[in-house]
Amino acid sequence: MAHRWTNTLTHDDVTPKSAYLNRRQVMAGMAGLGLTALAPKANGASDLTPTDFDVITQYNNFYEFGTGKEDPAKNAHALTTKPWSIKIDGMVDRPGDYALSDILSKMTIEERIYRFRCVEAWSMVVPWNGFELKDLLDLAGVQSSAKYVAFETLYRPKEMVGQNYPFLDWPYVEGLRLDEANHPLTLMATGIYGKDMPKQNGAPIRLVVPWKYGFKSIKSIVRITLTDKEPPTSWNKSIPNEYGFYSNVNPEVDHPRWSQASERPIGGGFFAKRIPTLMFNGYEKEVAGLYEGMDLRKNY
Ligand SMILES: Nc1nc2c(c(=O)[nH]1)N[C@H]1C(S)=C(S)[C@@H](COP(=O)(O)O)O[C@H]1N2
Ligand SMILES: [Mo]
Repeated sequence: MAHRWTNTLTHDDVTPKSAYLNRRQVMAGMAGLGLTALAPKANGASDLTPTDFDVITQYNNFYEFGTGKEDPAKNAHALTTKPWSIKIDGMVDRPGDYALSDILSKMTIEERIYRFRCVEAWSMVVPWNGFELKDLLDLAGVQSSAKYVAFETLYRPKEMVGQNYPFLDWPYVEGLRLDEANHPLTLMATGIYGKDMPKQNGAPIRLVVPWKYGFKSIKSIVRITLTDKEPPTSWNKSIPNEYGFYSNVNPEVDHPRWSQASERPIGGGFFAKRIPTLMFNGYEKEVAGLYEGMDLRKNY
């Protein structure tokens, strides 16, 4: 299929060329060129039709493999994912190096179709396979003193070409409050569309937190640490006034450089319309209770 997303977007550039066309130009273009086949697919915020596999695996953010959207698909083949283990340490009863194969032998893999909203104001719908993070934390036995969970991506610059450049302070790190980590929506994903996780999507195992901006969903995890202090997170370290620890999807709190009120579905075709962004990315009923009494403007 023709790829329409050849323009390179980064966290600094969220306006695709198509956004410069106004509605009249779009309609004229469609009528004049007979392009009804390119009309946007139904993909409203309430529509959970999964985005095409080719789109999910060819339009990525994974700065360890370059900052262009097509770089991860080009470069991630170099990543060795076997053997793989996750070090679980800090405030746990059973710290250690957990082989991924051992972890998987104890988990039931489910399919979860989630909306996925990047802070750059684009979105997809992804059919993930995985298990709840809580089940992994229970394996290690979280101690009562723990309040946060810190995550770390693999650091291997020989395989991850982007790590030879200072795009971010490597390794990529992320974190959640313990109640967020234990929430039943919080997934450790091992695949998409029933296939093993493609390398560009964070093989062999990544986090998925569907009510937060995509950068919280850290890829290719090698370490999980239970702690009583809010852990540092990569994008917050890089640009603290733009990316906070919480980073809950919120259409009412704009990014300092762009609106978060709407989003552009990827893969809906060249003429795809922006759709309204939903509070907590549509998971408000499930997660609003986690933030009761918190000022979501301050805790962005
Ligand atoms: N280790 C690591 N994890 C990461 C990133 C990254 O650059 N490195 N990018 C984040 C961002 S900004 C987004 S939007 C999602 C993209 O996931 P996808 O490529 O599977 O859609 O991964 C997140 N996890
Ligand atoms: Mo993102």
